[in-house]
Amino acid sequence: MPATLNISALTQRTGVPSDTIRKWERRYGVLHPDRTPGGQRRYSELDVARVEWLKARLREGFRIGEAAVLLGGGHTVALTVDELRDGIVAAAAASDVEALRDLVDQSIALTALDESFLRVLGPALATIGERWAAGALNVAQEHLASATVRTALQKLLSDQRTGLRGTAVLACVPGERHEIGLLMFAVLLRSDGWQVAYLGADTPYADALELADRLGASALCFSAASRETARALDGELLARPPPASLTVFAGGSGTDRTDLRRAVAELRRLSDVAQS
Ligand code: B12
Repeated sequence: MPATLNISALTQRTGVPSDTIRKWERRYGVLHPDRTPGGQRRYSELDVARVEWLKARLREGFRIGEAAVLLGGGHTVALTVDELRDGIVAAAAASDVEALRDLVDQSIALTALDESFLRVLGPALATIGERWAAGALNVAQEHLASATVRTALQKLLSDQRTGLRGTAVLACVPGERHEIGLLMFAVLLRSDGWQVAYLGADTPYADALELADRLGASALCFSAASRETARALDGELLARPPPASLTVFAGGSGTDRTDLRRAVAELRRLSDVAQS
């Protein structure tokens, strides 16, 4: 992007006084203007978008230092949920590690968790999967995007500790490696007051059942991304039925249960009944 705006033009476009712009630049490194041969600053449209983005965060109550960290140093600025989603897909296509991380973090920090999962991260991954299947993205780009999302979700999961509603054990059915939907479910359950034991990919049913028993869990939830892996669980459940004290179900695109919010509400009702 050509840098043609001087500092007063940037002030005029954004309404932010030039002293403030210089301070943000110096202290937080949020703008990197070009210099004319005479040493005068020249800003680009990207700088305008970055200042607008920072202003929006300050209106939401962020401090400038926090907002600057969240903005990161990428070459794109996403102002809406749609721009965040498209930005993540574009960053994967450009193999832009830093932009991917910044946009995923921004999506989680700036929107409600379920909104971020259902309107940004999930749809972005689905589009990335379609582009991979069509040969437009390679495996490394798809892995980069899914690993970035997975890392951000795992961080969220390790942040909160509660257990008011009881313990839920979460695992992928045997053979299943798609775990991001389950991680989202884990984060939402945690923020709804559950203690979550997250086991992740490809877990034998009998082992998950044994752990649930040991932890005194009241729910054991599996994820299955395909009909085949979901069917394997049905067989196991028939062969080894869970105790009546344990609610067991499977969700994910290989099953009829894909709605995360509804499943959280379902478990909440169960715990309310158990505690009443
Ligand atoms: C990332 C990814 C991977 C990663 C997974 C990394 C990880 N650690 O999770 C890796 C690289 C391992 C992978 C492997 C494979 N993948 Co893949 N993968 C994807 C991709 C791009 C994104 C999946 C994802 O995370 N989506 C986002 C989440 C949020 O969506 P979701 O899983 O549908 O979950 C939602 C709901 O179902 C629900 N949910 C999920 N689990 C649960 C559980 C409960 C209890 C509840 C209530 C709800 C719930 O919550 C979510 C919110 O909406 C998809 C593309 C796509 N369309 O999804 C392909 C995709 C799923 N993969 C596909 C394929 C073919 C494969 C492989 C067979 C490829 C191969 N040849 O090796 C292997 C299979 C591995 C295995 N044994 O499981 C196909 C599946 C085709 C089909 N219909 O079966 C897809 C659709 C790509 C495509 N367009 O072809 N993959």
